[in-house]
Amino acid sequence: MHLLDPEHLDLAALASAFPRDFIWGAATSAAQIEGAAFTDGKGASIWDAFCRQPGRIKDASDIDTACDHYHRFRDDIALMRGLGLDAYRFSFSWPRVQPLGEGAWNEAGFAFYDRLIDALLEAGLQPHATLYHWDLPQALHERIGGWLSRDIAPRFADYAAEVARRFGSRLASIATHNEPWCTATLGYETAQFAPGHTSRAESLQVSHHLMLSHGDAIAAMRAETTAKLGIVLNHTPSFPATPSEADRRAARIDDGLNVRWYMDPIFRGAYPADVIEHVGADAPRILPGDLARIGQPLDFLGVNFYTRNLISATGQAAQGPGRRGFTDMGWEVVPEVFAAHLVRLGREYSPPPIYITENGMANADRVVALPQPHVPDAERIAYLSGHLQALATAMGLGVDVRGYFYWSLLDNFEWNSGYTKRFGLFHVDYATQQRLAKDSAHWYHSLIGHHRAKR
Ligand code: IFM
Repeated sequence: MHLLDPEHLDLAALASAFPRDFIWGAATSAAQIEGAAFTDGKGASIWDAFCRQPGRIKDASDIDTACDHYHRFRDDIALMRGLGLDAYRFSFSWPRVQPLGEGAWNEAGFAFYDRLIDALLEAGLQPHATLYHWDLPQALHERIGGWLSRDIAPRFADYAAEVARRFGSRLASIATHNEPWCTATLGYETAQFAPGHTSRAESLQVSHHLMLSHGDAIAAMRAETTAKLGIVLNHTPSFPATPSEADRRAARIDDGLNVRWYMDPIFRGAYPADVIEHVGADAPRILPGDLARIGQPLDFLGVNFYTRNLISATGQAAQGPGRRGFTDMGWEVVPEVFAAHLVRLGREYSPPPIYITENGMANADRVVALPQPHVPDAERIAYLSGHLQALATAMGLGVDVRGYFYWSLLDNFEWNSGYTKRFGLFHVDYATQQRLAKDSAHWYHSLIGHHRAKR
């Protein structure tokens, strides 16, 4: 695949590679931007608690204020409008609307999302919602063991049904989970994310409960709404660091744990047998009927793509051939893998229509004061342009993709990295909460403008 660098790229030509009804968006999540962590009756989430544990977050920060989006959402919607976005992807905070994760609803919490959705619609933006972007009610974690308990599935389904009942007619789509691999693996195996456990067996059991809760939530929401329903998976496909048989086998398993572990039960009705065999006694307990509950028909698949894994059987840091740029997260920039992966998904799973629900990069951005304050982020423009060219290529090969959401609208709380990583199209000065469009925001705006001109 030959990619043009942004300076030689004809933006009008790139825009014209996307169909007329393709939607352009940006994404965020509740815990990362809202702040107002204990305002208007919101309950604590596992991230509110995790941030208070010493050593968990790189800059020892918390999400009490974050980007203060709870109070500034109208200004942030004005930024989206200024960009020319068609759509905005956000998440509901479960503990904001149901502080204990079961039982009573918090009307003041629902009122916030009511205002947000109305304001988005008034601004001509399609609202795309996610139910779970990692902020589990702490009370549910403490009372039943959170995702470790099978009993969480009906509770999650109740929450999903309530959201669908109240908001379904105004939402363009509802996704159950964002990146269940992260919830399970980073939260329960590597301890990088809340709640900070270190057990592979727990992580795999949690992944199964996440899948069960997904299926139950889809079924419960179908009874309440005609909104498009789906799930958002993070795909980091794995490749062998060398052509050796051992590396190839290790990469296949890694890919199995990351990609196939979630795709297969949803779209093929079974967990991948080679991975089950590989994890041995750590395999989750699966009851008869579980896979039928999980495999509900979906209206869309959300794919979050950032990078690839290079895997070596010896477990040493892989040094693959042709390594080029890396982002500020240390993630390799591989747009051609993005194209190839989308083609693979189409071939292996025949999924429903796809949305790219996240794609973006962290960059060491800084504000340059003169001639007027601006943020020169040529690296992000190159990342965006490379991935959009790759997306156009995949779509040209027949992959049905309906929209693209850049991650993220704003710089925000990057989980265990705190506020040290900047993914936004808008720079946020956390001391003043001032937002400033980066050069990439201007680039994205002009791409969208070219696309709109042909509609
Ligand atoms: O910030 C996260 C987001 O919450 C989920 N997907 C990946 C992003 C970058 O790490």
